[in-house]
Amino acid sequence: MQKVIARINTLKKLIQQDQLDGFVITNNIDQFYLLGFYFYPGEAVLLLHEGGLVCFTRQLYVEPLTQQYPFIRVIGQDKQMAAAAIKEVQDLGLHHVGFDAGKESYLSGNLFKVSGLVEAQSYVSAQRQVKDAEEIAALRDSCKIAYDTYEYIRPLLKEGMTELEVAAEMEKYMRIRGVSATSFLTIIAFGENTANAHHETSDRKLKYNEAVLMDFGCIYKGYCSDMTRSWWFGDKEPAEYTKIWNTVNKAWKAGIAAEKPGKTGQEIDAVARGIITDAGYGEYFTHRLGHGVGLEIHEEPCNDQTSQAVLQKGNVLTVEPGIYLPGKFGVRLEETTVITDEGADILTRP
Ligand SMILES: [Mn+2]
Repeated sequence: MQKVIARINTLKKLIQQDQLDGFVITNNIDQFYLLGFYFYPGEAVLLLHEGGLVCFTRQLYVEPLTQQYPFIRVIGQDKQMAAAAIKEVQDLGLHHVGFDAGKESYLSGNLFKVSGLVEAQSYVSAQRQVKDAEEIAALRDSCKIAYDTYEYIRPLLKEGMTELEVAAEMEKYMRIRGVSATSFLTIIAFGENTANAHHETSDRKLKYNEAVLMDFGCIYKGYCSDMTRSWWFGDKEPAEYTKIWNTVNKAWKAGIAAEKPGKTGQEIDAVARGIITDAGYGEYFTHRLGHGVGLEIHEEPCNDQTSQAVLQKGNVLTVEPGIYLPGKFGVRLEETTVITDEGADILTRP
């Protein structure tokens, strides 16, 4: 409960700095971050104001929420929660209430706007960028399960298995370990499918002597993991595959070695991309180097070609360079990392 109160107080300070006397939170992941209570999307609207926190939510949550959070005013409201929050703003006499302009739909944002609320920043997203010790521990656990899944599945691969069968085996293993879901749709690619950076896992069967790529992760205690491994399945690895694998291997290592507080995501991307470009494969690295990871699989800050965000201790980001040779094969190697005082730790390795 200390943590809930601390996060709410931090948010209160952030909105006060911008002269707001209130703020509505409708995004369910932001709500989970603040309260540790999981609403499905559209099930609650929170109104934070100087005098407290009001939660408009489905009737069925009123009892458990009131029990768990005695300091929140919980109001049962099965429909039109946003309208109820607007009415509360008026009843409380608040004048500068903000809404997260980056997260509302056109309709809900417009409703807030015509009702006198003002477009504001994604304060909770900003808070979520710096993970505390408990969050890092959860991310570490989530990444450990992902890594163990890789160790589990790799020796089980055999000719004739389909990409979907491999994905199903991995997902079953993770689920039994206590994960609530995968972080995203598990990508398993064989042969020429590895050249497609966002391949859709299919009924393609594995043959001896071809490339394998797996990109996957899970959600554990609310936190996502993300890792990618690529290797040659067989005993006749083509020289070109070895060459691109070694280049990508060098790139991720250099990217992670460059990560530290004070650097921008753009600088990290440039370090890893430089290695791939120097090896002559720049045009085959077709995506950003990495993205933030937390309660969602894609968050800020990112390691990409335009990111000016300055890395700070507690940011969690992926480093995932790749080289994709159309019609042949591709290699991507990915780790989830956490920024420390002096550098970065890898979470997706033992
Ligand atoms: Mn990723």
